[in-house]
Amino acid sequence: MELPARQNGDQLLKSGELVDIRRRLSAIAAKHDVATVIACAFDHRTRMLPFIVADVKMSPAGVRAIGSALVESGFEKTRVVLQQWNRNFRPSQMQIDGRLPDLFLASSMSLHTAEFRKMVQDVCRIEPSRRPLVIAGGSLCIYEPWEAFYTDPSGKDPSCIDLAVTGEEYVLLNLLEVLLSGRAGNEPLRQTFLKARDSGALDAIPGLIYPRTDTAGRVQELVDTGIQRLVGDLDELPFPTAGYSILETPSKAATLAPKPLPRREVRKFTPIGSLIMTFGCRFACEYCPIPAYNQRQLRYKSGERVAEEMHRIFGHYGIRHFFGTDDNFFNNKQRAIQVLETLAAKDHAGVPLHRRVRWGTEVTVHDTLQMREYLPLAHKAGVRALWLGVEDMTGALVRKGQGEDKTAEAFELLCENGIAPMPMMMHHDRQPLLSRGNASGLLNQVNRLRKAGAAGLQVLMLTPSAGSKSFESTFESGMVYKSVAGKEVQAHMYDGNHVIACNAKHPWQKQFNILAAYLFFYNLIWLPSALWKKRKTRLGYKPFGMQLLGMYGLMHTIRRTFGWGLRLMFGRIKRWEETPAGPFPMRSPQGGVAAHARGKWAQPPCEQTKAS
Ligand code: B12
Ligand code: SF4
Repeated sequence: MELPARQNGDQLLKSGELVDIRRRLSAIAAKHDVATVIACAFDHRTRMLPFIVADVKMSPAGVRAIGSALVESGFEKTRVVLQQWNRNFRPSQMQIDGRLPDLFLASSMSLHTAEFRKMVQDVCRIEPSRRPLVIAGGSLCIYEPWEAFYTDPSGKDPSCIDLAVTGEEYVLLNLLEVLLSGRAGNEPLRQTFLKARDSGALDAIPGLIYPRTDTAGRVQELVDTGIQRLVGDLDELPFPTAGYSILETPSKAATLAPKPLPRREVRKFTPIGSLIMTFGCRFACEYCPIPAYNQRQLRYKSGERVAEEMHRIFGHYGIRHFFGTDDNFFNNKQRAIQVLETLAAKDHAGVPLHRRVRWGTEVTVHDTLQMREYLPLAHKAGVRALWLGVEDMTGALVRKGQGEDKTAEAFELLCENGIAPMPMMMHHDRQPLLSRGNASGLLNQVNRLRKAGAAGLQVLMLTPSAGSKSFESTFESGMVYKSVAGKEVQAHMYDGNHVIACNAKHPWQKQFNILAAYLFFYNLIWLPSALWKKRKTRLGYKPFGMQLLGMYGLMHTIRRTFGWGLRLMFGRIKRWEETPAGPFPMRSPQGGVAAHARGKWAQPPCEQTKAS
């Protein structure tokens, strides 16, 4: 089931509101000495192809965005800790400015839930009267918020977050405005929160979920204040520069360093900077939750603003490589051209900006072909690589204007313009490894893409994605595995690298097909050929570099998934018969259906009692 949208005309915040709230909060912040630690959960078992470098060398935009929003609202005592770099971090031992923070914010994607829960268990070791207010956010909370409210599936350990944010930075700022306006003196912020929750003051802030607990602190039900309003004009977002200035220095310590990562070292640890440029996509692939999350809105930053962000981040931190966090950058041709034209015309200290910075982002084959005459402009604007959702070239899985010839044409055009095409493929039950007389086979397609100029490769198994149209039907059809050979399918395995949803007779073949595709693409045969290609194409050393990286990543992929392949081959597979919906009843503040609930909880509370 997809996330619902707010009513037509009410999906977006009032123009200027995200800027105004920061101004209002800055006035309040001066009276409250609030210290915050924001932690990003990361499960190191997910480190393999195709994300082996981007996962740790690109500090995630989400926690930096939240950090920037706090700093720009006057809360300067804020630190961002990445488990990617600080895997021993223990929130129970954190201190900022010599004291426990008032706020502990934890961000997680669904596949990092195990590490997220360990952090929550640890912060709950701090006795309740001293404990910071614990708030969770990120895509885990957006799509499956109930998962953030328990740390122990047996229910014995009641450790739990105080609140989940199911939206973006505005929701958090709105919450802080309400809390700080009602805070009595310097009382602990968690105390203020409990009072606000019990008085109903949080119910008018869309985008929150809070628990009702029993006297032992065990969650009884979750109250969902509804779907957030989105910021429409992304130029209103805080500048991302501040987020880089509050990053915790990478270390093996459980505690925090007295000072954040020095400015001169930022680039060493995060040589790639992720940058928000657009949000949303006009396609409607049934396995993708993105259009619904964005309430079918396309949201943009202006070219001027994107250029200014690159200029500042390069100027402050020396970061030269950027990755747009777009869902589909070329989706609105006019806006894309506007950004490209602006970037192509800008300079940094007298040198054209495109000579200083390079960037890449995600697009589709269809939209790339629509932009064919602007690809030279894209190159001039600094674009050097584009990740294209090819999925299955024949369109057997989804048709979004890719097709075999069209894909090859788009790839060739990109290469001619010095932009490396990076195909993102999706392997699925109906796709053979090899085919004769047609292009349906996975290796046939990889070979075609390689010949058309693909510099890198991404092959993921089609995996159910929470918040997508097909999510529930995939579970209900019995396709999704609960356990294989006695090993439970855990959150970190929903990564597209593990075959965990499959109706094929021999699912192990699918697991090994993925390895075969990577082996076919990244190997010692193509390595010298990639070097040779440097003379013939405008892609420089990129294909060669990608080969080296791919071979390194492949070793990790084999190490992490080969055993799973064997389990699939010899073990018994147990499957889900219904969609997991979490252990807690959910409702709206008025007692109606909760906007984020799933399965049996996605109905009015009176019906839920009958169902359970
Ligand atoms: C860039 C990106 C990546 C990069 C990440 C690199 C990096 N280190 O940053 C790469 C390419 C490596 C990547 C890999 C994967 N990704 Co990815 N990726 C994205 C993408 C396109 C942008 C993420 C981003 O930076 N967004 C911009 C920031 C600002 O948004 P945000 O993170 O959501 O944060 C906002 C809110 O969530 C909230 N927030 C976040 N944290 C917190 C915390 C608190 C306390 C609060 C209050 C609020 C809050 O405020 C933020 C500001 O608005 C998103 C889709 C999207 N458009 O968001 C998918 C997405 C995050 N990826 C996703 C997935 C599934 C994956 C993969 C598993 C691959 C796959 N099968 O698709 C791998 C996992 C790799 C790994 N080991 O972690 C899913 C996650 C779904 C889920 N339920 O968790 C997303 C949402 C796409 C989707 N809908 O399917 N990804
Ligand atoms: S084109 Fe990409 S972002 Fe758009 S709906 Fe399909 S999978 Fe999602």
